Amino acid sequence: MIFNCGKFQLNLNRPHVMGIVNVTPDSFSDGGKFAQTNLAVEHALKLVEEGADILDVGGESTRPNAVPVSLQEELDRVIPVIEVLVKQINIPLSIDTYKSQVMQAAIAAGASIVNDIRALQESDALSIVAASDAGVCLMHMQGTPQSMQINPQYTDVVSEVKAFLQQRLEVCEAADIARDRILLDPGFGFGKTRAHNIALIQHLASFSSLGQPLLVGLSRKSVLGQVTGHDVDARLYASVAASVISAMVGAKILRVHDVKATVEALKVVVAIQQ
Ligand code: YH5
Repeated sequence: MIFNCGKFQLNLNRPHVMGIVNVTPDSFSDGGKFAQTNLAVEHALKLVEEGADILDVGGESTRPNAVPVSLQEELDRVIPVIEVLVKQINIPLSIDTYKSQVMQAAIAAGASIVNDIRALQESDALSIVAASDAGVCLMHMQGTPQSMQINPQYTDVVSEVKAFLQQRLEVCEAADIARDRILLDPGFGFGKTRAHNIALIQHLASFSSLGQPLLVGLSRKSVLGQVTGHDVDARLYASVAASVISAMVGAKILRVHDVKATVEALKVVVAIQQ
């Protein structure tokens, strides 16, 4: 399975690791914009050394109840980081945003993938990606980051998430975004209860019927806290387990905070899948 994104062509015959690079003041102490950029770049380079295949740069927290940031603030956070990283590394950079102006600026700065929790539903997002050669990750979310965890409801979470992704895939195809540029993601934690997330993991293998590579983001998420009883800073083992389980049932890209541990665990998966 080949994934085309910008100048990169990823062979997804083995699971790939997408390392998370947050450029937000709550993850990087507030010593001004220059310091924030440097800390994010430093962290990104560490993830590359640890074996990341892709880096996902995000400037707005989309955790439940997170405060939205302005367009200008998001641009000021992520664009300098992308500009520095494209010159220093040779793996695809992904921009984690739903704002079309951020997508456009990030692609211009050298980002190869648009990772969109809104699946290109915001105005202009579809045409901006279509006019580029970037890859895209279409994710499912019920509601908005501000409201999504209040009372998530589904009749059948698996078929509803699948139908949404199928529909967004068709919209992308109609807009001339080739299938080999598209990743799909069930969106763990985005408008889902513990039971919804567990059901999606149980049926993850069935998402392969959509015919696209699957990206899974479970790293440190609440469902792992609910299962283990641990706070977000003590979810490493559960996160690694989640990546291993996901890869075993067909996930091609694992979006994670803990790259070194995940890369090593996935070597065992690869050895078994041979
Ligand atoms: C994702 O799944 N997630 S941002 C809450 C946490 C820990 C982590 C309570 N962007 C995804 O990582 N993009 C995010 O602890 C994403 N798939 C894709 N494609 C949320 C996040 C997180 C939230």
